[in-house]
Amino acid sequence: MATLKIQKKDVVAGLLVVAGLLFVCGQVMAIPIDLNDFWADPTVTVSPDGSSALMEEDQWLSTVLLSNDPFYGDPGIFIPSDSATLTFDYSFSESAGNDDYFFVWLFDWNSYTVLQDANGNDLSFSIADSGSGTVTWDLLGTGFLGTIVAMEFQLNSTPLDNAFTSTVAINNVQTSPTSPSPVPEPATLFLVGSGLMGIILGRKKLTS
Ligand SMILES: [Ca+2]
Ligand SMILES: [Ca+2]
Repeated sequence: MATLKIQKKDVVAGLLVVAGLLFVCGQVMAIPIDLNDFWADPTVTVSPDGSSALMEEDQWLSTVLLSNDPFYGDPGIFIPSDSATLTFDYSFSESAGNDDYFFVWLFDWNSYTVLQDANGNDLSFSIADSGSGTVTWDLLGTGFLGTIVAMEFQLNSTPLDNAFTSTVAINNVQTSPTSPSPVPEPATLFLVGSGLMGIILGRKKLTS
Protein backbone atom coordinates (compact mmCIF):
# COMPACT_ATOMS: atom_id res chain seq x y z
CA MET A 1 0.00 0.00 0.00
CA ALA A 2 1.44 3.32 -1.05
CA THR A 3 1.80 5.90 1.66
CA LEU A 4 1.08 9.50 0.77
CA LYS A 5 4.18 11.32 1.87
CA ILE A 6 3.89 15.05 1.87
CA GLN A 7 7.30 16.54 1.32
CA LYS A 8 8.51 19.63 3.13
CA LYS A 9 8.84 21.62 -0.11
CA ASP A 10 5.21 20.84 -1.00
CA VAL A 11 4.04 22.24 2.31
CA VAL A 12 6.21 25.33 1.90
CA ALA A 13 4.85 25.89 -1.63
CA GLY A 14 1.30 25.45 -0.38
CA LEU A 15 1.77 27.86 2.50
CA LEU A 16 3.19 30.45 0.12
CA VAL A 17 0.07 30.13 -2.03
CA VAL A 18 -2.17 30.54 1.04
CA ALA A 19 -0.17 33.54 2.24
CA GLY A 20 -0.43 35.10 -1.22
CA LEU A 21 -4.20 34.58 -1.39
CA LEU A 22 -4.75 36.00 2.09
CA PHE A 23 -2.62 39.01 1.14
CA VAL A 24 -4.75 39.64 -1.95
CA CYS A 25 -7.99 39.16 0.06
CA GLY A 26 -6.79 41.65 2.68
CA GLN A 27 -6.07 44.49 0.26
CA VAL A 28 -8.41 47.46 0.16
CA MET A 29 -9.00 48.00 -3.52
CA ALA A 30 -9.27 51.68 -4.45
CA ILE A 31 -11.62 52.55 -7.30
CA PRO A 32 -10.11 55.16 -9.62
CA ILE A 33 -12.26 58.07 -10.76
CA ASP A 34 -11.71 58.56 -14.50
CA LEU A 35 -10.80 62.19 -15.27
CA ASN A 36 -11.78 61.58 -18.91
CA ASP A 37 -15.39 61.68 -17.69
CA PHE A 38 -14.89 65.35 -16.70
CA TRP A 39 -15.51 68.45 -18.77
CA ALA A 40 -12.06 69.97 -19.34
CA ASP A 41 -11.50 73.61 -20.32
CA PRO A 42 -9.06 74.24 -23.23
CA THR A 43 -6.00 74.67 -20.98
CA VAL A 44 -6.59 71.41 -19.09
CA THR A 45 -4.76 68.29 -20.25
CA VAL A 46 -6.06 64.91 -19.09
CA SER A 47 -3.78 61.87 -19.45
CA PRO A 48 -5.11 59.27 -21.93
CA ASP A 49 -5.82 56.77 -19.12
CA GLY A 50 -7.74 59.40 -17.12
CA SER A 51 -5.57 59.02 -14.02
CA SER A 52 -4.08 62.50 -13.97
CA ALA A 53 -4.60 66.03 -15.25
CA LEU A 54 -2.67 69.27 -15.59
CA MET A 55 -4.65 72.50 -15.28
CA GLU A 56 -3.00 75.65 -16.62
CA GLU A 57 -4.21 79.21 -16.32
CA ASP A 58 -6.07 80.72 -19.23
CA GLN A 59 -5.94 84.50 -19.59
CA TRP A 60 -9.43 84.40 -21.13
CA LEU A 61 -11.08 82.49 -18.28
CA SER A 62 -11.20 83.69 -14.68
CA THR A 63 -11.95 80.09 -13.65
CA VAL A 64 -10.42 77.10 -15.44
CA LEU A 65 -12.59 74.02 -14.87
CA LEU A 66 -12.18 70.27 -14.72
CA SER A 67 -15.75 69.42 -13.86
CA ASN A 68 -17.99 66.36 -13.72
CA ASP A 69 -21.50 67.75 -13.27
CA PRO A 70 -24.56 65.79 -14.51
CA PHE A 71 -26.49 69.07 -14.63
CA TYR A 72 -24.40 69.88 -17.73
CA GLY A 73 -24.65 66.37 -19.17
CA ASP A 74 -21.53 64.84 -17.62
CA PRO A 75 -21.92 61.27 -16.28
CA GLY A 76 -21.27 62.29 -12.66
CA ILE A 77 -19.37 60.26 -10.10
CA PHE A 78 -20.96 57.13 -8.68
CA ILE A 79 -20.07 56.71 -5.01
CA PRO A 80 -20.23 52.97 -4.14
CA SER A 81 -22.29 52.24 -0.99
CA ASP A 82 -19.29 50.72 0.83
CA SER A 83 -17.05 53.77 0.25
CA ALA A 84 -15.00 55.00 3.20
CA THR A 85 -13.01 57.80 1.58
CA LEU A 86 -12.53 59.87 -1.54
CA THR A 87 -8.92 60.97 -2.02
CA PHE A 88 -6.80 62.85 -4.54
CA ASP A 89 -3.27 64.21 -4.82
CA TYR A 90 -2.67 67.78 -5.95
CA SER A 91 0.26 70.06 -6.63
CA PHE A 92 -0.58 73.77 -6.96
CA SER A 93 2.17 75.96 -8.37
CA GLU A 94 1.75 79.72 -8.27
CA SER A 95 4.81 81.52 -9.61
CA ALA A 96 5.70 85.15 -8.92
CA GLY A 97 3.19 87.76 -10.05
CA ASN A 98 0.19 85.45 -9.76
CA ASP A 99 -2.67 85.88 -7.33
CA ASP A 100 -4.71 82.71 -7.79
CA TYR A 101 -6.16 79.82 -5.83
CA PHE A 102 -7.12 76.20 -6.31
CA PHE A 103 -10.54 74.99 -5.18
CA VAL A 104 -12.19 71.55 -5.27
CA TRP A 105 -15.64 70.51 -4.16
CA LEU A 106 -18.02 67.57 -4.12
CA PHE A 107 -21.59 68.76 -4.62
CA ASP A 108 -25.22 67.86 -5.11
CA TRP A 109 -25.79 68.61 -8.79
CA ASN A 110 -29.55 69.20 -8.36
CA SER A 111 -29.23 71.87 -5.68
CA TYR A 112 -25.65 72.99 -6.55
CA THR A 113 -24.74 72.80 -2.84
CA VAL A 114 -21.60 71.39 -1.27
CA LEU A 115 -21.87 67.88 0.20
CA GLN A 116 -20.83 67.29 3.80
CA ASP A 117 -19.32 64.42 5.76
CA ALA A 118 -21.19 62.75 8.65
CA ASN A 119 -19.81 65.40 11.04
CA GLY A 120 -21.15 68.30 8.99
CA ASN A 121 -17.80 69.32 7.45
CA ASP A 122 -17.96 70.61 3.87
CA LEU A 123 -16.35 68.26 1.35
CA SER A 124 -14.36 71.03 -0.28
CA PHE A 125 -10.72 72.03 -0.38
CA SER A 126 -9.00 75.31 -1.11
CA ILE A 127 -5.37 76.40 -1.21
CA ALA A 128 -4.25 79.98 -1.90
CA ASP A 129 -0.47 79.54 -2.17
CA SER A 130 1.77 76.98 -3.83
CA GLY A 131 1.63 73.59 -2.18
CA SER A 132 1.03 69.91 -2.70
CA GLY A 133 -0.42 67.00 -0.78
CA THR A 134 -3.21 64.45 -0.54
CA VAL A 135 -6.77 65.42 0.31
CA THR A 136 -8.89 62.77 2.06
CA TRP A 137 -12.62 63.17 2.48
CA ASP A 138 -14.45 60.88 4.91
CA LEU A 139 -17.54 59.37 3.26
CA LEU A 140 -18.60 57.01 6.08
CA GLY A 141 -22.19 57.56 7.18
CA THR A 142 -22.96 60.18 4.52
CA GLY A 143 -26.37 60.29 2.89
CA PHE A 144 -25.09 60.13 -0.70
CA LEU A 145 -23.48 56.66 -0.64
CA GLY A 146 -24.75 54.64 -3.60
CA THR A 147 -25.69 57.76 -5.57
CA ILE A 148 -24.20 59.93 -8.31
CA VAL A 149 -22.63 63.21 -7.23
CA ALA A 150 -20.74 66.02 -8.94
CA MET A 151 -17.08 66.97 -8.47
CA GLU A 152 -15.23 70.01 -9.74
CA PHE A 153 -11.63 71.22 -9.73
CA GLN A 154 -11.19 74.98 -10.22
CA LEU A 155 -8.10 77.04 -10.92
CA ASN A 156 -9.28 80.57 -10.06
CA SER A 157 -7.67 83.87 -11.03
CA THR A 158 -8.04 87.02 -9.04
CA PRO A 159 -9.04 90.01 -11.22
CA LEU A 160 -6.11 92.20 -12.31
CA ASP A 161 -3.60 89.44 -11.71
CA ASN A 162 -1.58 89.97 -14.89
CA ALA A 163 0.42 86.76 -14.74
CA PHE A 164 -1.09 83.64 -16.25
CA THR A 165 1.35 80.93 -15.26
CA SER A 166 -0.27 79.12 -12.32
CA THR A 167 -0.78 75.38 -12.70
CA VAL A 168 -2.33 72.50 -10.80
CA ALA A 169 -1.44 68.84 -11.27
CA ILE A 170 -4.07 66.32 -10.10
CA ASN A 171 -3.47 62.61 -9.58
CA ASN A 172 -5.02 59.49 -8.10
CA VAL A 173 -8.60 60.65 -7.69
CA GLN A 174 -10.24 57.60 -6.15
CA THR A 175 -12.73 56.16 -3.70
CA SER A 176 -11.72 53.41 -1.27
CA PRO A 177 -14.05 50.95 0.43
CA THR A 178 -14.12 50.14 4.13
CA SER A 179 -11.45 47.62 5.20
CA PRO A 180 -12.49 43.99 4.72
CA SER A 181 -12.75 41.70 7.75
CA PRO A 182 -9.30 40.34 8.69
CA VAL A 183 -10.90 36.87 9.20
CA PRO A 184 -11.56 35.17 5.85
CA GLU A 185 -15.02 33.70 5.35
CA PRO A 186 -15.41 29.88 5.65
CA ALA A 187 -16.08 29.65 1.91
CA THR A 188 -12.77 31.37 1.18
CA LEU A 189 -10.91 29.07 3.57
CA PHE A 190 -12.53 26.03 1.91
CA LEU A 191 -11.41 27.20 -1.55
CA VAL A 192 -7.89 27.92 -0.31
CA GLY A 193 -7.81 24.51 1.43
CA SER A 194 -8.97 22.56 -1.62
CA GLY A 195 -6.50 24.47 -3.81
CA LEU A 196 -3.69 23.59 -1.42
CA MET A 197 -4.64 19.89 -1.44
CA GLY A 198 -4.85 19.95 -5.23
CA ILE A 199 -1.37 21.43 -5.48
CA ILE A 200 0.11 18.87 -3.07
CA LEU A 201 -1.60 15.89 -4.75
CA GLY A 202 -0.68 17.22 -8.18
CA ARG A 203 2.95 17.46 -7.20
CA LYS A 204 2.91 13.94 -5.72
CA LYS A 205 1.62 12.57 -9.03
CA LEU A 206 4.32 14.35 -11.02
CA THR A 207 7.16 13.30 -8.73
CA SER A 208 6.10 9.64 -8.23
CA1 LIG B 1 -2.57 84.23 -12.40
CA1 LIG C 1 -2.72 82.81 -4.39
